[in-house]
Amino acid sequence: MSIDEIKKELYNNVLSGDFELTKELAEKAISEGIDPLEAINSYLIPAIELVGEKFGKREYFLPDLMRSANAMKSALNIFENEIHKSGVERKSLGKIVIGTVKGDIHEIGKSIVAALLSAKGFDVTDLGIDVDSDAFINNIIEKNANILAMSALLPITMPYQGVVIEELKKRGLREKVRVMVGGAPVTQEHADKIGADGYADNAVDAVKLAEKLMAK
Ligand code: B12
Repeated sequence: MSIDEIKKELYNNVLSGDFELTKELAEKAISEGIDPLEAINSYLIPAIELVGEKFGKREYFLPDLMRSANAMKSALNIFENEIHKSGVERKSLGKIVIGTVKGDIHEIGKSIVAALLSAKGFDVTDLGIDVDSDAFINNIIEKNANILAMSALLPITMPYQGVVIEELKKRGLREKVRVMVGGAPVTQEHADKIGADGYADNAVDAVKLAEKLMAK
């Protein structure tokens, strides 16, 4: 299979939700030397976005969405490991606690952001999905984190990013930690409204933002 075919099939199999084949293709992509970040940005993300559109138009249903998400995750794990390898043994750029907020189980975008931050040299604690304010705050204290990064993919869970910021204020911790927010429905306007220190629209910009926040 040529490199172009591998790329095309990665896209097609996320779309059709074939877990095994997508995983095999990701392994092939690595052995053929395809850049993992390019594979994520140019093939996996466009495919899962099309899945989302089809779901929105009722051409796909929840089981299709789940199949495609699982297929994407199987490839993502392989690419993320590869990205981690490229970021070995460097001085830590700062400590980041990241998670998807309470009520929200979307993890793909948050995991890509976490992988890139860690590859760049940040010390990242990924709390996973459905994370409540106490869990965020306890980890910030425990790890002495410089940055809190919160992801939300649903308009109904976005306000919870603001809830966590309010809780940080109540506990006298707001000045100790910079807060960045993201996720498909999140905007700069929302970030300003809830008093976050920054917003980024994608994982590459999230890394730039984290570097900027550390320099402040
Ligand atoms: C995959 C998916 C799922 C999977 C998630 C699996 C998983 N393990 O993550 C499953 C099937 C579980 C799922 C469930 C649901 N989903 Co869903 N899902 C999606 C889908 C198709 C893709 C999301 C995704 O992974 N995108 C790819 C990643 C790479 O993009 P991203 O998350 O935006 O992340 C990027 C940036 O936003 C940014 N970023 C992300 N996080 C952060 C954090 C920081 C700090 C920064 C700086 C940047 C940043 O960087 C990332 C990389 O570039 C979207 C459609 C879409 N276009 O978003 C719908 C979508 C979000 N889901 C939707 C819905 C409705 C649901 C359900 C309510 C369905 C249901 N009826 O049960 C449930 C909600 C469950 C819950 N409580 O959370 C709707 C939401 C619409 C709305 N207005 O509410 C969408 C938009 C689909 C649609 N068109 O209707 N979903």
